[in-house]
Amino acid sequence: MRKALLTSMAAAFALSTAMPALAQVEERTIRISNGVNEDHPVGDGVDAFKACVDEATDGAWTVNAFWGSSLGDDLDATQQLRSGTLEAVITSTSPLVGIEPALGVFDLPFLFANEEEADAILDGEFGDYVSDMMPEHNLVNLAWWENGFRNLTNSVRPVESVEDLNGMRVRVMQNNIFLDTFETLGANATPMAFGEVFTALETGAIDAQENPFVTIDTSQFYEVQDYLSVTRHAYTPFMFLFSKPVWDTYSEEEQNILVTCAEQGRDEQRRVSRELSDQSLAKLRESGMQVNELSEEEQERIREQVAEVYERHAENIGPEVVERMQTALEEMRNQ
Ligand code: TK8
Repeated sequence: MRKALLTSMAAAFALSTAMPALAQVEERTIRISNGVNEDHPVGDGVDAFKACVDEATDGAWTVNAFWGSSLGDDLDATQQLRSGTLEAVITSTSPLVGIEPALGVFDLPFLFANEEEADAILDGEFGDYVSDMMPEHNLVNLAWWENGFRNLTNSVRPVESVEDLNGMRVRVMQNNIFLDTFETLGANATPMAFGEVFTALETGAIDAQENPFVTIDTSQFYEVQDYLSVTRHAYTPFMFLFSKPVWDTYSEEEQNILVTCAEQGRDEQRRVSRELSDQSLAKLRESGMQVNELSEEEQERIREQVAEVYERHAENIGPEVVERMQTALEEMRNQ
């Protein structure tokens, strides 16, 4: 019996290797949920992903992207992936800390100094270490894309010192570390899904929000915000998450196509994100936003004040996760 099984497996294997390369590729439809709008650099990344998939599958796969939280916000969409009712989402890590607390490590304020550090950590061992935690939650991280360094906008006053934040109603992502960071700085922080932010700013339910320049631009926050303060207080990665229940129905060859193409998309997405960042900033100025940088001294005061956030959240993130991140950063910085 056993022998018969092995023989037939061997025969099947021989057959499959003898067949053309695309034998293991079926017709597939992949829906990708996004909170941002199509003109965000994620749109360029998705185009590159599509082109790659199209070539690799000889047109057998259909990729449909949905924008502006039309399939649900980051967290909703991610839950749909976990139950296998949606294939993919490109989401910030921050709203997912309730699913995997280790993701909170990226929310620690002033963690990365620049994009090169973020790329090296995310595409290196540390990024793999975190990605490997996702299958347990019924998720597969295909690649790390870029949301980017976050800056504060508001409709009250230029934020030039910590004191300017006092009592300001700031929308934060659904994430305890961001909540704590802004409360520690004296703001009145309100967690909210991204899709609700524009209206909340427009109606004056909140005064402020924080996001990278390209998002402030492509989500038209400049229409309802007057001041932009270049705080770069955190770097948020995007994950290109795939549904594990769906992933399990894909052949190995198909799984490889997903990862390879998500990485090609990542390269294009990051390139455009960086290219567009300055253009977005210029556009925000042109649209009438008043932009200010923070003095070295104020930056230092803010850093000092939020240092305690690290202490308070290390336990929940996982001490070994925080330590691994810090070691990886130190090693990189000492090189
Ligand atoms: C878009 C979000 C957004 C994030 C936020 O889906 O919620 O502020 O920065 O860009 O992931």
